[in-house]
Amino acid sequence: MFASLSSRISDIFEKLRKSGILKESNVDEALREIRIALLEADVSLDVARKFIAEVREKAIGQNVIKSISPGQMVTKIVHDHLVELLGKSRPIEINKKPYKIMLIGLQGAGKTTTVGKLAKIFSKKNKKIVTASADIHRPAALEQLRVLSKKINGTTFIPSEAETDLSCAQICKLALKAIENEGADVLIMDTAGRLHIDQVKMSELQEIHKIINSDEIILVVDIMTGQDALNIANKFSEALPISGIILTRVDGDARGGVALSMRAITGCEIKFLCTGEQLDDIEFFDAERIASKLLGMGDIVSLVEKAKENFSKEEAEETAKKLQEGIFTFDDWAAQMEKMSKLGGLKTILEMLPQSKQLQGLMDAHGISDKTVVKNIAIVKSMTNKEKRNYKLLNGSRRKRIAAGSGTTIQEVNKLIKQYESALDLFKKIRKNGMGKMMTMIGR
Ligand SMILES: Nc1nc2c(ncn2[C@@H]2O[C@H](COP(=O)(O)OP(=O)(O)O)[C@@H](O)[C@H]2O)c(=O)[nH]1
Ligand SMILES: [Mg+2]
Repeated sequence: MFASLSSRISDIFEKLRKSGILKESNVDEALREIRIALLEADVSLDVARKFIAEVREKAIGQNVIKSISPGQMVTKIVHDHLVELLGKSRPIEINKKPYKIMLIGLQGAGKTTTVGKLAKIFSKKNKKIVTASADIHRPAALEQLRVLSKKINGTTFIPSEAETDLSCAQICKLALKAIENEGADVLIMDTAGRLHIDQVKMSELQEIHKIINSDEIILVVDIMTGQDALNIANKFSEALPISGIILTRVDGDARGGVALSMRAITGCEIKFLCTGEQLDDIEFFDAERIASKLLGMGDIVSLVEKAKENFSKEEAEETAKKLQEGIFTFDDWAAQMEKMSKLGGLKTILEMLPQSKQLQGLMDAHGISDKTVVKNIAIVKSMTNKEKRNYKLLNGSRRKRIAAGSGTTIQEVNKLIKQYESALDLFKKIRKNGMGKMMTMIGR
């Protein structure tokens, strides 16, 4: 997400942080570059201009020139401003029963898919859900949500297959009745869109809103529509009291600026970002996290979440224990390396870490890559169990056998053993510094 904008901005800041003493001209140059980067990412002109002016005022006012690490200070100012620009959002809270949500947006924006995604989120919280489709003009759209709803626990879809040729008003009334019958906690109402904003039947949407008396009206916007998205949002919000926005197709190669301008221009909270076609491809819109990512400060939260999915708590605790007791074998090491590849390989992990660029350089310099990881795993697999537990057994002839068995060279085997030795050494040193604790934390 926001890959190119993020890499541009982090480049600018890396340069800024490197320049030891910061002059006003450095700040100005960096801000000018940020402004261009924002505009190229489709951030609207007014928003970009205002953003830069505010940051500049604050940065200069703070007397950054005399500060100890001025680059970091400017980073912090920009970070805080980005968070403000993106806007803090509250999650959709089911704070009354029944809680009625209505989704609106253009045709193809991703409304129906998003109804399914939201239903799944609530279903995981053991809520009873009614989904309903008022997209009466397209029978296929109705069928689409019926199929989706069947996949989600505790979800009833309205209208039933027997009920055909209904008006929007009739569907709304059936939905309200279903909530009562099922004792449902949430209603999620899907509506009809049109290809162009001027064709949207606002009166139909207003009628639905009135009948179901919705607690929340969520506008679904495809981020790929670029600057047009802002116009679309404005038109919808003139007709209906929108309570939040969900941006879809954030997984595509759109330039992402829409996400940055949306809050400032519409004043509406962005609730979620959708990142794919599957039901789980949705994430809460977290301004802090996005700002950190844009500034190249890494996306530690995502990394920890990803790690959580791949490492069980027990495994992490066991590893931590082994590290503490200094009995971390080659086998354990190979298992760890395999987990890393499961996380999406070194590159994915690096992208999420702070200073990922420098780390990448470091790894390149030491010849560490996904390829070497695969080779290393092969080497370990060619060892006997005894050898894995006691690497000191690995004399010349054993190393030769292992190289042949794993399709590598003696040099590569030697290198791995050396790395293992220095890793053991490192583990000994950091054992007291809470590494074990960190591993346990990731597993939680
Ligand atoms: N890549 C991607 N595709 C999406 C996303 N959300 C929806 N889609 C796809 O976009 C198309 C239109 O979605 P749909 O929910 O039917 O839109 P609607 O007309 O607003 O109800 C479908 O093919 C979806 O699978 C998303 O976040 N990312
Ligand atoms: Mg639809």
